[in-house]
Amino acid sequence: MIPRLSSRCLLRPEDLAPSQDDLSVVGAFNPGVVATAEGVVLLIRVAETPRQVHTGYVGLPRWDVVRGHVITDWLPEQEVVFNDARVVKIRKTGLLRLTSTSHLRVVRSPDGRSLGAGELQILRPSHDYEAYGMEDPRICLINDRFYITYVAVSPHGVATALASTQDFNSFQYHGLIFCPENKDVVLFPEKIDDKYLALHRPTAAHIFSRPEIWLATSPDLLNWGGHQPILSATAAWDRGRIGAGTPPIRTFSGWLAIYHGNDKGEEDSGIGGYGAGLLLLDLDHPEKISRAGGQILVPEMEYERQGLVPNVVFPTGIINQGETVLIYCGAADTVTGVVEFRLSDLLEESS
Ligand code: BMA
Repeated sequence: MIPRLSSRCLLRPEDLAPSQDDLSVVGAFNPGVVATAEGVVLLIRVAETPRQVHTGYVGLPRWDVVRGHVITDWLPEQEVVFNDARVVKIRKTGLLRLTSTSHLRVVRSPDGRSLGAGELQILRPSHDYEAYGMEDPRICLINDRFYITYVAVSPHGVATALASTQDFNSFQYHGLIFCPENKDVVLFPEKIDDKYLALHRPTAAHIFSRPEIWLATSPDLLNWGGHQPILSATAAWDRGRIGAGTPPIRTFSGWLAIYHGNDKGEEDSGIGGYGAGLLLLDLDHPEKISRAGGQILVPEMEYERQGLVPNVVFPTGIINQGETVLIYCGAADTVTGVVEFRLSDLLEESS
């Protein structure tokens, strides 16, 4: 395994105030991250649960997207099946509900390794397709504008939406760009062959394939086509699931893309462990994998192994510092960690 130069827990749920008095923050994780002229901006997924407890009932939060606040549906416990810490299944309908709901929050950092002070801008679900929450944002700077792809969860399914901003104070919403079920969408920072590019992760109800990462192209960032699979999970560590993690960054060896994998096998119970792997994609033909570097992160720090969902390292942001890169990961679906690698180690190790 490539040595980590450093690992640090950057943000915990207790660092953030809840968005409402009747909610508790239970997760501050899976952040989109970008370096700006004013320092590093992290767009954090903030997960909240109802503070109240009603014995014999389970509280399932959702957003009233018109009024912009969270309401909780209380269901008798016997009407639901407890799947895992993240979801329950409603017996009558067979449909899933989340046990927490997420919004996005701007957190600033002067150097990417410590937190800064200042007003924290909140992005609350405000569209039907976000009624169960906004999750796992990724940020990509394209032509002087920051584009944010995020997972939009609702009774319509799990889809990916696009928003953009110039200053992380005001945001423009561009709607859904990948319909259910598709998540883990990351944009490339440059056009190639006059087309924008994205990695995405379609999930089918009928299992004909192993988990796969796909590439798509677009003339305008809104309409996507030219879909093709580029990576199929084959290793023990990623056989359960794979998905793009951090937006690809240009290096002399190719597009460096860090992705996540889950090791849950067909026969395993529980959620399985999540780790990170490394891909180098050809600079001019990113549908071609130049080098598959294998796994680079396993949950090893205490905060990666213990939390709401134990044993999860989920990479979502990257900053290239020249000699080293900082990789930002959600850890155990609870906190945000940052891991530093020497760039040359990542590029050489994958050869
Ligand atoms: C994935 C996503 C992430 C989450 C991870 C571990 O499928 O839902 O948001 O961090 O599982 O629970």
